[in-house]
Amino acid sequence: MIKPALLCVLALTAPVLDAAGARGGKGVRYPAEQKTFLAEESGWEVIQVTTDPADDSGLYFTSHSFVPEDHGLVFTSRRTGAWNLYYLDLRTFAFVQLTDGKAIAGTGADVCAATREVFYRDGNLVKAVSLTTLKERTITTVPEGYSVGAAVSVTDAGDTVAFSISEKIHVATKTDVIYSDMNERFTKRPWSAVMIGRADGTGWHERARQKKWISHVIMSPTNPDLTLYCHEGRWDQVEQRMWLVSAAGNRPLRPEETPALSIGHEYWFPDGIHVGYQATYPKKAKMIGVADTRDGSYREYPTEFFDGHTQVSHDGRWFVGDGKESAPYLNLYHLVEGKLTGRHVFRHGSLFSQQHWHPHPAFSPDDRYVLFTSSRAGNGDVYLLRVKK
Ligand SMILES: [Ca+2]
Repeated sequence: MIKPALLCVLALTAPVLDAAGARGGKGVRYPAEQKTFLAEESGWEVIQVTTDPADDSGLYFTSHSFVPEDHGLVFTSRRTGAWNLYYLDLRTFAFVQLTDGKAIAGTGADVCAATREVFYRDGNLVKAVSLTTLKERTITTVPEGYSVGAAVSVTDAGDTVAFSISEKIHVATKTDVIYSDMNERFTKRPWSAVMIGRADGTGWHERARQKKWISHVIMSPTNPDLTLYCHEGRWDQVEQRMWLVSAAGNRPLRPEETPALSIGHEYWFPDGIHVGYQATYPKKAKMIGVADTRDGSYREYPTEFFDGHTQVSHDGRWFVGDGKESAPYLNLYHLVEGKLTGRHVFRHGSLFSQQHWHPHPAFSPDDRYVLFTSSRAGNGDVYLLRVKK
């Protein structure tokens, strides 16, 4: 009995190289490859977690990536030729390959720390892989004729999972350019719905079915009966971006008085009550908004910088933004007595021309690090910025 176990350990000590030089495979262990340097703007430590020449990326900015009790971090990489999921030990920076698929939506995965699982889409299957046993199981299938928008989303308890589906329609305007087909898809109003069900694979059903492009479905972290979704499209064309749906029905969140108001990139606060978002009136400063899902009230704070995405700290008082391609900075904002003040803390230097290069920043569960992606080294990599507030 001892001998096979030893063999197993030996086999997992280094990346497997096959005859063609292609690497990888489920369960393969990779040595640490991180590099550390200091951010000129703040003097803070920057850890480049991945240094492989292939694209590596953190998960979407609304997804959970960390398993704090196990010092674990999930990321995605196409170092094997296809996007797959990897689990890194933050004490050693060594990591293990969790999946070996060919059609995995890597950045659209979501981690449940409570159940030690990652939920993700692999082709038309929504699956979960165990971070402890690496066993995979199928949760549900994507209905035929539909595609999935944005990420899969799971509650903190790991009991309920949701994602958006949208009718596959012919679009003539799709090119390699990001968002190229957005106007056409918005105008054609594909049938869409929120798919929601239990993580054990039971109870799957549609909610909010509409002939309107729906995307960006995010489960309340704490309430399995409350899901945030969006009417997708150019933010200044969409009449009402943010919606909440429960078994009782739909309601708009932060009603838009004019479609010209741009709202987007919304996210739950960890309390499962508040929702943060980006908002801009035409020719006005960008704002970070915070809506209360209990009574629909909201407050919006002008920011001195433009951010593609923002995320909130776990205490709700700090926000991090990822700037834009012409000002590619991580911006740190502090909310004090109703006023938001911000500063550049690191020039991440990423291009925004590919989804998997968007920095998509997010705080670590202890708020001591900001996780983000950057193409600054010539390809996508996962980074951590050590925050000294
Ligand atoms: Ca890389």
